[in-house]
Amino acid sequence: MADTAYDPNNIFGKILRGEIPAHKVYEDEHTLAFMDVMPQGEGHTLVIPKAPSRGLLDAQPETLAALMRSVQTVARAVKAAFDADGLTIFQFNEPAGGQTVFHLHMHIIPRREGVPLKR
Ligand code: DGP
Repeated sequence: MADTAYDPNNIFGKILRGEIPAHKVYEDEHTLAFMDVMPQGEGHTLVIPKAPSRGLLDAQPETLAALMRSVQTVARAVKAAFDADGLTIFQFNEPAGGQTVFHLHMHIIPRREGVPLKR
């Protein structure tokens, strides 16, 4: 379907190419992590693959493996850095699923007991 093709001009593609700035917190050969500009909580971090995947459904298995390894690495660091009690980790697919940026990304939000997300 044409509307589910990967478009390299999405905002995270531009961050990967260095065309727009981001507060980067982790990078390796296959992934990049940076702070979310519209945080739903203190420490809200995004982890993306460098491979051009629109969402979970079109991603290659090796892309998902590298992404989840980095999610675990970043989640451990974020939990420690923000002295969190827990973490909320999630991912959206397509507009109907809540996706607004069409480059695969995982949200990581440190959580404190009794503190709700912002939206
Ligand atoms: P979603 O596609 O709904 O999973 O969320 C996209 C997230 O990306 C949302 O939490 C806000 C964030 N975001 C949007 N534009 C930018 C940007 O230019 N820079 C950064 N760092 N985050 C962005």
